[in-house]
Amino acid sequence: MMKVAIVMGSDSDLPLMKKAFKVLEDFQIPYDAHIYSAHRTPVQAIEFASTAASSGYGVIIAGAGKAAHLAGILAANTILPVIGVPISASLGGFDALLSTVQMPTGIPVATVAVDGAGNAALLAAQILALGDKELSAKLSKNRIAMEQSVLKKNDELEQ
Ligand code: RP5
Repeated sequence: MMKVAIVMGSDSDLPLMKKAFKVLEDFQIPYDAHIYSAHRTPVQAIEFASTAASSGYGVIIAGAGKAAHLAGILAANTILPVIGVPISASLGGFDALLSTVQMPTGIPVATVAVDGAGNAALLAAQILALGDKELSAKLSKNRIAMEQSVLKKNDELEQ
């Protein structure tokens, strides 16, 4: 199976990005994590993105806060799908949301909700599942479990 790369702009993003680690571990998807900043280590960020496909990655998740240019600079240097996680380091994350989502024509970043690291991992799993029937079955099973959990709560409330 192809790996997922989780890249974050600062070690201060790590507690939030660990939500993605957990989801990928639950689905037994191989991943590794890196700290590269679009501003503090731009050369290394670009080098990482440029070699990501040949290094065996299938999807990149990029989390950053404030002027969150990380997902964009990675997307500009690879044709792998890049999922951006805007992080609420300031202004409730609205700054990072706009910096991540408002990409120019031709260089898309699939942006999840502010602090949505768990959903970013689920989306990465869904992308990899396009070529992996076993993973696809696990995701379908997870959806059914979610449905059952909500219906159980509904039953309890209605009683
Ligand atoms: C961004 O600025 C990082 O992604 C982080 O969310 C935010 C603050 O970084 P630190 O000042 O905590 O390193 O580059």
